[in-house]
Amino acid sequence: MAQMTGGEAVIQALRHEGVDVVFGLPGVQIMGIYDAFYAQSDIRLITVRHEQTTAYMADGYARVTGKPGVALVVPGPGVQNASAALGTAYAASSPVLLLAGQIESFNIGSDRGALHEINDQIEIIRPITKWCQRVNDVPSIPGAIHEAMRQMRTGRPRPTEVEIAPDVLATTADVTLPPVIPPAPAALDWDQVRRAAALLRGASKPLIWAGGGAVLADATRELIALAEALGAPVATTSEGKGVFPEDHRLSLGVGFYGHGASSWAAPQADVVLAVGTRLTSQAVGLNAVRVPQRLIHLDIDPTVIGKNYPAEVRLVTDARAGLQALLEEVRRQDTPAPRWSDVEIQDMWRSQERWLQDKAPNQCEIWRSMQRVLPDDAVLVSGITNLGYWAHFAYRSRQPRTYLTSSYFATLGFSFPVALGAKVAVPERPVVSITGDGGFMYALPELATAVHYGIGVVVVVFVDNALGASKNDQRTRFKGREIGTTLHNPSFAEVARVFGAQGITTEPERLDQALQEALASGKPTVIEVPVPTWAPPFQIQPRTN
Ligand SMILES: Cc1ncc(C[n+]2csc(CCOP(=O)(O)OP(=O)(O)O)c2C)c(N)n1
Ligand SMILES: [Mg+2]
Repeated sequence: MAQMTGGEAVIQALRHEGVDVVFGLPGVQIMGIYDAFYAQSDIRLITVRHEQTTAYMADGYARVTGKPGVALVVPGPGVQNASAALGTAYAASSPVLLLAGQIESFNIGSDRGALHEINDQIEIIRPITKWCQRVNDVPSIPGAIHEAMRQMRTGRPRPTEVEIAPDVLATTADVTLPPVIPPAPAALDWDQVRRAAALLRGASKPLIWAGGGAVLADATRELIALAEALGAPVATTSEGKGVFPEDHRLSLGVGFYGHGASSWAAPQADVVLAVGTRLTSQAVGLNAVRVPQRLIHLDIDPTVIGKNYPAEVRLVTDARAGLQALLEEVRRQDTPAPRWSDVEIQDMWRSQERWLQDKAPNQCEIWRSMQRVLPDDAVLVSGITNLGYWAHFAYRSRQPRTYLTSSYFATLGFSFPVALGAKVAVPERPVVSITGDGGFMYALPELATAVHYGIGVVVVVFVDNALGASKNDQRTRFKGREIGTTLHNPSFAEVARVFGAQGITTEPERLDQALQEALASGKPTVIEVPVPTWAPPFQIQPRTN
């Protein structure tokens, strides 16, 4: 037990939970927390230029490390500015703790017009968090922060929020830190495991779909071992990209909106094992699970299982534990003969390459040139931009936690600030944000943050002077009636230099050299690449056979 202020209790509790960096933006109600950073050096404080960036950076940090990221904001507008980023983390099942201020305790719920007041603030946070709580006294602070962390370290990791009024932060009281208990191992229903293993062993064409849940569970080793034991090819969602090495002979790459090498394989499968995926709207068209295919659905979140497709076997457990158990059961009997030949899988890739070359030859060329420069451990944040979507297919990811998306939230503007957070987590590795001219502008002022803290992210901005996906939508669905989708831009390279960052303008043909130069410099760099407006894959009619 020790005497401390509420603000100090927050910092002590964060340190106790292993937090080493907080992304914040100050204001009167959270100065008690800001002040408590002053007297310590264990936790780094990074102040950004807009609250969206606090939660985006926390998300980027969380995705590459697997550790919860922490954002700190004022109530009202601070919370609301952070909310699209928190919603993105919710969609991507990313562990982000939002520490939010509140108005003074005596004002809460009174709608008097107190500074930064939102009547019932927690209710706008609840739909985008797994767990949230207001703390009303100092001794409860470490327990609330511990519970927020426990929620994110167990089950499906989604954002949490803790909000504290300024009078509580200023009060001194006796505080005890709770014991940190390692999470219990995931429970397993062995009957279901045996049923699943029998189905897989008896399958003539087993297929595995791996999603973001497999990444979150760090299940790569188990996934490879099971796929090899079964001779089953593995397709991933875009969130799962990289969890199965895409240069493995059993990889089918990403299936997205009915496209991908998976679209040749999926219709042939008789048993589908879905791991850590909702099998959501992206698993449509030829990628969809269809009768009479038999679905084994493995997910830590029981509400996901069977939601989009009826599951014959339900395995509610963490992806790694579930895959390990399946592997043990499958190995109990002779390894079945390979049901898909290497030639078959190679043919699907050849068909996919032909389709890609037909639909997106320029984007493929750009990705081939970037791939030549990027090492396997480079982190790529695939933004809501044409080259970002085509990367799902045209870029080969070989390691988990190296390919970050905004999942079904498809949040324009997330790429650059998420990349900043990822780079803070792994400063020794290349981190590249792929963004359009529309998306980059959302958080462009954070170039100042990158320069201030020496965060050497490389931003590749594809400039078509348009909200390209929307413009292409008008061209294809609205008979070319283009309105409100053309953009006026500054030179992004020049803007970067004005901020004190490095700015490079290059044609797509020389992008590999520019990227090499940027990575070698270690400096925050913006590479501006002029491109025409191209069609995104989800606006291209998927094949039907
Ligand atoms: C927050 C948010 N607002 C709007 C959209 C809708 N939207 C999707 S793509 C897009 C255009 C993006 O333009 P840009 O960043 O320049 O990329 P481009 O499509 O031109 O490659 C828009 C407006 C979105 N996905 N998210
Ligand atoms: Mg654009």
